[in-house]
Amino acid sequence: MKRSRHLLALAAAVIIGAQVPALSVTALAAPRAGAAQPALSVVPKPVSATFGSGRFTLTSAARIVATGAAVAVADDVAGYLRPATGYPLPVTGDAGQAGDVVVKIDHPAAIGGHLAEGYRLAVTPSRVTLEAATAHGLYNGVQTLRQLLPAWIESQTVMRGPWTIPAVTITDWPRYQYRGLMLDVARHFEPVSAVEQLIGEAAGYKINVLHLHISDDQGFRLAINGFPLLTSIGAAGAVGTSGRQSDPGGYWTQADYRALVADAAAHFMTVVPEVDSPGHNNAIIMSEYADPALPSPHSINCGQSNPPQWDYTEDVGYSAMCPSVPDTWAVMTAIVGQLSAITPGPYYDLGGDEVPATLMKPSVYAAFVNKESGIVRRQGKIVMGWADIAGPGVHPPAGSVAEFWQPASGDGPDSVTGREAVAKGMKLVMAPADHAYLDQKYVVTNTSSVPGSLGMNWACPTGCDVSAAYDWNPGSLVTGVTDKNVIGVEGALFSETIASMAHADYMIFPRLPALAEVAWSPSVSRTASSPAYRDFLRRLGAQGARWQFAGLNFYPSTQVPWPLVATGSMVRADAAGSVTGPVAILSAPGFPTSTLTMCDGGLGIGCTISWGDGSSTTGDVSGTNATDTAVNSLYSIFGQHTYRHPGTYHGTVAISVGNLPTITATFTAVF
Ligand code: TNX
Repeated sequence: MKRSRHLLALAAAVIIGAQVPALSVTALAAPRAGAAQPALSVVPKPVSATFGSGRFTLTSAARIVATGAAVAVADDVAGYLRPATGYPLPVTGDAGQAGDVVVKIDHPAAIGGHLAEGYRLAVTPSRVTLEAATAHGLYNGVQTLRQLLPAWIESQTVMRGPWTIPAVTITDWPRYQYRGLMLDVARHFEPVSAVEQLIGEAAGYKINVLHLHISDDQGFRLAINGFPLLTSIGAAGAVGTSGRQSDPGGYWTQADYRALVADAAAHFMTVVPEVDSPGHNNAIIMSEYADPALPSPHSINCGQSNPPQWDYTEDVGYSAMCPSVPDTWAVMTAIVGQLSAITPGPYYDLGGDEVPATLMKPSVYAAFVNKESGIVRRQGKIVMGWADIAGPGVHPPAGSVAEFWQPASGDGPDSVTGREAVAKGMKLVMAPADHAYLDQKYVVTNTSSVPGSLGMNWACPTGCDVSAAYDWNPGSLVTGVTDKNVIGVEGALFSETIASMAHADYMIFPRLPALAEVAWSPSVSRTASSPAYRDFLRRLGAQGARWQFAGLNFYPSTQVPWPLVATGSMVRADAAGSVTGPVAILSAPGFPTSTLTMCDGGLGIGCTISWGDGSSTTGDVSGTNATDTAVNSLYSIFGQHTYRHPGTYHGTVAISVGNLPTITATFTAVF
């Protein structure tokens, strides 16, 4: 599913393509004979890309050719390309012909042993051929293909091409099998439809795991048969934001959850459900403490206050369920059993983080986790938990997975859970908070923070911008934890400060693509001065316009050289030859309209409209500036002109801002 929240209303305008503008000085030149190869702007960076000569052009006659297991992915390709192109793009089992996009299950030798998710994408002037051993591999290739097209392919309204792709052969596969995004719906609730939008956006960066933090102190979000209080009481509220004591809560029915899992599966994403325990579960305790269906409900509470009380703040570490009472296990067995039954993926995450020893002795904590692990195993699931579950006395079943979250590296004190997990034969998912926590503020200084109203900074005292998400190596961060132990990487959005999906998107993008690259692309030095970082920022910058055309909110980080991207419109003159309206749409993340106001040509700023009949004027710009939680909108460049003679005119809009290279968009005016 896609959003189109920020797309400017464009009346009846049909949009005509312009040059993809400069992404960086090296990538600026439009491809021409003898010129440097175009630089690809694909994130995560593919394993290898070899350029050919010429370009493929997608036309209205193109078909998507596929048979068998490739057909579903071919449908995805068509689904992505139809809205902006307006082309029919039928999916057919016929033999491919010139101009087609061919999607087929095959075993491309070039991907070596990486059969599960690898793919090969060959673009020649005559066709596009995508091959992979699995549908998942094909799907990964589709995400790459999308990023080879101009940014406005992400638009949900018809835009005019040409839709061209440079001739290139890409061979690609992931470094890690687990590339996750965690969403905390316990502290802030969202309906399934909102989460589905996020699934689509994350899948575009080859994220293949959606970890759902379904329960925490402030909310329990899934209906459990036989325990109606878990939702009637447990889902009533959420962490209070904007001065409220409590935000609205909510929960998913099991049918909702199944729909979510199915949508994730359609995006080749595995859902990992987490019900945090034995701590972080005040919502369960509040719900069940007076459950008349339990013999001795008060017995479940081992938290700080007795009776338990709601705390809709950001506090942690005050709740715990008692381990050795039957009522606790009546509740937990129902939750684990029912949730496992509706989760097709292999993992069940029991949480296990942050239970203070003052609340629960380590041996008692270990007994709880060991007992719950047995229940999870009997459901046929792999035990997963925060790396706290690797601690003394816990005996994780073989194959269990620990998620390392501490902002620690080397052999510093907080890194010990990593080595404990390795010592117990566990696999690790790396989510060190100072690199992978998407709830951390981007920038924190003595005088201000970004975003002002969202996020925490306990793991990132000076902020964690794109560079922090990008510059780390999961296989060498923690002493004793190597690539032999690591199955992947996860970006985690805890949502105590989040009040909407737009907030979530602002915190997730552009950091998730950085984490996706760490998880997918081969290891390389990613320091601030590395060539890899510079190249990454260029490729990341190109995503900004894609997100704007898709209507996705994001933080226009000042670390990223967001390029100007513009595409022209089709405008119709009235009977008197007069044209009024947008002649181009401009993506300029981070640039306020004040920089562009009136496009008056002063201060090195200009937007000059050449009307195609020899006359030119200065355009105006309209749009919405950024707030501290929303990127600025796409901008419309508009002008007024009267043509003297009927005809079709090809005009241009030249836009320059500051010291960025001038870009030109072509529009067509018909009188
Ligand atoms: C720590 S990391 C937590 C969460 C909070 C988060 C806020 C971890 C396993 N627990 O309960 O939401 O910090 O950043």
